Amino acid sequence: MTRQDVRKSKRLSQVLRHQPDLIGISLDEGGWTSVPALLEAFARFGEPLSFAELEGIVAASDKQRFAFNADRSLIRANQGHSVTVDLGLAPAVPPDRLYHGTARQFLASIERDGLLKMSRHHVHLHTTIDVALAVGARRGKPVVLTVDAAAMHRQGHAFYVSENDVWLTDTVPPDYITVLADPGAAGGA
Ligand code: HQG
Repeated sequence: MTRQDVRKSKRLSQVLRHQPDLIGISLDEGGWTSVPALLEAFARFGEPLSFAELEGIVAASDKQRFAFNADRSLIRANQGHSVTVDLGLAPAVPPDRLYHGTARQFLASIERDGLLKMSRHHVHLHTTIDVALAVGARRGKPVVLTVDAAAMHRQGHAFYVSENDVWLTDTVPPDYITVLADPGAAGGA
């Protein structure tokens, strides 16, 4: 992606997850918005975006942040919303172990209170250590936490999986969390 595409992709995340009213669009309850209306809104707000560019951004997004419906008349973010949306995800059985990337400065609080969803709808968990490491590095010195998803699921915690393979749950109590000693050495398991 060019630098300009990255900027447009970030803008897209912002309006499809957090602030649709910033460019005067609205999301339906599933988080979908009309593609023509979205393109018009971008143009109106001085950031023209063509359909081809939008398709390129959706296809190139490293984490598949966005999805079109079948005829590409609608688009939504796959996860990460702070506005109220119901993604319609069905509960799913998680892998035995999932990973959460955070930063060292949050560790004491997480060990005390568990993982909380903060401003998002869910706690986000990943299937690989590598992805968790990258997520944690956004906020400081990264720390990877292993979550005993099998035990959580046995004990009745619901899990959902987004289209881009991010596992979502309400909260992870401290008992299910262990700090991964040396994530860099794990070989990207
Ligand atoms: C931390 C990005 C203190 C949590 C990423 C995280 C991901 C606590 C921060 C996706 C805490 C919230 C989500 C507690 C949790 N005390 N800190 N009790 N519980 N935290 O951004 O998981 O690029 O809402 O560890 O790649 O970092 O947007 O969540 O550091 O997939 O597509 O509070 O967002 O994807 O931060 O990131 P976030 P996240 P996109």
